[in-house]
Amino acid sequence: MWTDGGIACLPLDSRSWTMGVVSTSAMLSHVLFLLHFVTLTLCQYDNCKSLVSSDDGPTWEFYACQPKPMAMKLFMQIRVDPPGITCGNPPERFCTLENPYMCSDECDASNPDLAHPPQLMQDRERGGPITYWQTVTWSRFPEPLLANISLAWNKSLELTDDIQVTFEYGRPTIMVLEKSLDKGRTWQPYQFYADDCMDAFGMPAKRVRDLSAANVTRVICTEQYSRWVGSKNDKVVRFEVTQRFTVFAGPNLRNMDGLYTRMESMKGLRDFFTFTNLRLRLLRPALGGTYVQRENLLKYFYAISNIEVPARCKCNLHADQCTLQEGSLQCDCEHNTTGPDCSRCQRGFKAKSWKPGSYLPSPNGSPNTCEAAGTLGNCECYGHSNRCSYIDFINIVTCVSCKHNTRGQNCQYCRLGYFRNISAELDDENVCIECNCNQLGSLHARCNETGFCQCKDGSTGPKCEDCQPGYTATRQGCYPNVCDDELLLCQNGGTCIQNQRCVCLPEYSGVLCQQLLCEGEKGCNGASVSYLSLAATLSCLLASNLLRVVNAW
Ligand SMILES: *[C@@H]1O[C@H](CO)[C@@H](O)[C@H](O)[C@H]1NC(C)=O
Ligand SMILES: *[C@@H]1O[C@H](CO)[C@@H](O)[C@H](O)[C@H]1NC(C)=O
Ligand SMILES: *[C@@H]1O[C@H](CO)[C@@H](O)[C@H](O)[C@H]1NC(C)=O
Ligand SMILES: *[C@@H]1O[C@H](CO)[C@@H](O)[C@H](O)[C@H]1NC(C)=O
Ligand SMILES: *[C@@H]1O[C@H](CO)[C@@H](O)[C@H](O)[C@H]1NC(C)=O
Ligand SMILES: *[C@@H]1O[C@H](CO)[C@@H](O)[C@H](O)[C@H]1NC(C)=O
Ligand SMILES: [Ca+2]
Repeated sequence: MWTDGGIACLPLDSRSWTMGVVSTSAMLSHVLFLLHFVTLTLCQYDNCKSLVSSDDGPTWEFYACQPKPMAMKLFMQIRVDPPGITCGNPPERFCTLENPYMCSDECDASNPDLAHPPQLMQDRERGGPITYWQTVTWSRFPEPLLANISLAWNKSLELTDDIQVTFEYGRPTIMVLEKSLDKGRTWQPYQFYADDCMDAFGMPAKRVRDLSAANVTRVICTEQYSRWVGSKNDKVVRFEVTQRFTVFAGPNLRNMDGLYTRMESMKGLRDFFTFTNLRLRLLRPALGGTYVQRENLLKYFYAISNIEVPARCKCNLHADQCTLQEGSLQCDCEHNTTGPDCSRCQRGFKAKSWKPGSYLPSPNGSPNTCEAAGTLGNCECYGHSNRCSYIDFINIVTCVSCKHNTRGQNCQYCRLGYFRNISAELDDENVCIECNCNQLGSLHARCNETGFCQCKDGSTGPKCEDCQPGYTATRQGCYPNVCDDELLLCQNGGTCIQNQRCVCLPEYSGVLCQQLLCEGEKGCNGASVSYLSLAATLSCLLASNLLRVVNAW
């Protein structure tokens, strides 16, 4: 769709940028605007490297780079829910809001001329008849007519222009656009659309043009695309990307450097335009500007002819091409990076830890290439350090400030208190796992290669978090039981408290209350408290078989 060199970056097929049916003049101005936009913005960062001459002959120079925008509708997987929402099975008659009494149109899934399957939202019409997906009619009113359209790419993408959804017979009065950044595991709202935002979502109505630099990534509800204007007058619902760009790039996106600078410095700005999946939740169809008319429900349904998603592959500024491989888009990574999004360094190029390329400094940015192990004085740090240092007196080069809990000359070992995850590569950020040894139960913070800690007497478990049988957990660790319910019973009516001491009846003493208070003897006489101090207990101790227990104290 795009060419390189000369008048670079002009779209050959400008139709991919225009959607729905627009008048010739509107289309022309749209195309002119886009050409302007395209020449200004899209030639930047479109090459990862070029051959330049130097004193030593031609050498490569490397730049931050990104793939060109594409019509991502051509690569998306569409799914519509609930099952049976697509019209035509069984065949059904319908009419339109503008022709409500001519209910002679028919949707029939078994007849190719009368079928309206989901793929008609992404086909190239090439000036032929408009083709569209259509739902069943709202014959179940007042049950809501709900439909979800999920769009999946299995690839991180970055929006470069407005998402445009074209509704053939009127735009929904309530809908939500949602996105996922993690291939559909979690979702977040992207924009709310309603003819009455307060009523539908409890949100004040906003317009993107009211947003400023401080709140451009705010999720808003807009009424701009949901009010009835006649189904022919305006068919498109937009998610405004260009207008958000102009907040930083100025009118007509004349100052793209302003935008790119913000992309680097403003937290969350790049992520705001990034997604792997989109979902349209259609919550109420077009009503023709009035209330639902129960006597004619055949004119209420959804019909979408096109979903335009202009975006580029997210390649972290490490690729200028993105191609279909085994059914999914993937970046053709340069700068010795790899992965679908070029988000890792290639094997053997991990002297420094991976970084995305940067738009700055203008105009070529910084490639932040991955360095071959060996280029920094033969020092491989497995991506855990960006710095090496030469230690003069022992004549070695060593990595400095190893991250990710690693240590060693090449950051090849785990720090004290961590152990190696054997299923992870040495360059994995999570290669070192915390030992997590129980402070009370273990001798030290170290653990063996499988994460087992070394336990003090009486403790057990992988992290020494439990007490062995015959021991009881106290605030100081595991202590041998003084008394229990089986072998070390408190005697003469004494009660065992937490296995650590017997509380004796007034006339008894001893560790197990085994001893009648020794009458007349000094030290025992006045002991009428429920238990005795350790010293008193010891002075009265006779039973030699209890010495074992006492020693343990
Ligand atoms: C649409 O998706 C949302 C979120 O998963 C779900 O709660 C809702 O039931 C779906 N609606 C339909 C009609 O399938
Ligand atoms: C964004 O900020 C501007 C002023 O900085 C304010 O007028 C506008 O209402 C805010 N928009 C939203 C959606 O909060
Ligand atoms: C990547 O590695 C190759 C050697 O395999 C080298 O020729 C090339 O210059 C490197 N590219 C970058 C951007 O460092
Ligand atoms: C998604 O892409 C990854 C590689 O990027 C691939 O391994 C995987 O099979 C793809 N999944 C689907 C469902 O296409
Ligand atoms: C060990 O590494 C593998 C591979 O990276 C990872 O899937 C696993 O979760 C890691 N295990 C732990 C306990 O972190
Ligand atoms: C680590 O310690 C546990 C428990 O003592 C033992 O079973 C295991 O074999 C040890 N693993 C290694 C690799 O030494
Ligand atoms: Ca179509």
